[in-house]
Amino acid sequence: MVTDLLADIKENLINGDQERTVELTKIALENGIEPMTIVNSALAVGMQIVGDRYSTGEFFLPNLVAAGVTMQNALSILEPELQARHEEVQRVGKVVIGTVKGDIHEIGKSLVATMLSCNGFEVYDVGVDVPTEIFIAKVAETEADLLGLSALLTTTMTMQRQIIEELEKADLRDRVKVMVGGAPVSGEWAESIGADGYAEDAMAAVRLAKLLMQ
Ligand code: B12
Repeated sequence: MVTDLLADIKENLINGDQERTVELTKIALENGIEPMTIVNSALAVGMQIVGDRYSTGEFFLPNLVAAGVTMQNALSILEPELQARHEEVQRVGKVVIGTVKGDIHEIGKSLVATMLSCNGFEVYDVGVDVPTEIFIAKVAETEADLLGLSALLTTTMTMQRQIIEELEKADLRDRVKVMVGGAPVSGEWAESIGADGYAEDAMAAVRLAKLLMQ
């Protein structure tokens, strides 16, 4: 039953059927399935398949758009549930997070922001397609402990390096830990640009953020 429901959610997301995906997401919650299980075992898996089919030419841009909107709608149902599970948390640190300039991929960055917030971090989400100077200004203004940089394109991941260089020029690099993520990003890339860490998904991002706060 649980496996069937998760498989159904995944299939409907792949097909970009917003209404059915949202409906099934609600049913899954009513049946006691944990919101993070719905994300990890249905929605994220479906998105991966959509991306793969796009790479092979089986899917086109409208399929990416439909799947993206569908996932965001499903996440808007899950977010209050995620928050409700972490009501009484103490603030453990401040994080500025956003997607770098030239890149409008929002879903993964927002999921990481939500999970950090659920785990006690004070989160300043600066959005997508964010110019370097906005990241720098927000880190300075909020006196953030952590900066999270998301990049989903091989052409935009170099912005992560540029932002780290600009933090150095602004004398902020010693005051803030930088974590990077996004589909083309890896641990080796993080190390090569002088970031403090890389995480492959939202749960790993929370673990990394807690580690960097120590
Ligand atoms: C949905 C989607 C879109 C949607 C985005 C909708 C939205 N509102 O976000 C739309 C249709 C807009 C889109 C547009 C484009 N896309 Co697109 N897209 C995707 C797709 C299918 C899924 C991305 C996604 O949301 N995944 C689900 C989330 C949950 O996962 P995630 O983003 O990876 O995030 C997780 C981790 O990476 C990590 N993470 C993410 N950020 C951060 C940050 C930190 C700090 C940390 C620690 C961790 C972390 O945690 C997240 C949560 O678990 C991917 C395929 C893929 N496999 O990634 C292609 C993909 C990223 N897109 C691609 C391309 C080519 C494009 C376009 C150029 C297409 C075009 N011709 O116009 C444009 C670019 C527009 C732009 N300038 O940004 C390519 C990139 C290829 C490359 N190597 O550069 C991909 C890989 C598809 C493919 N296989 O070819 N896209």
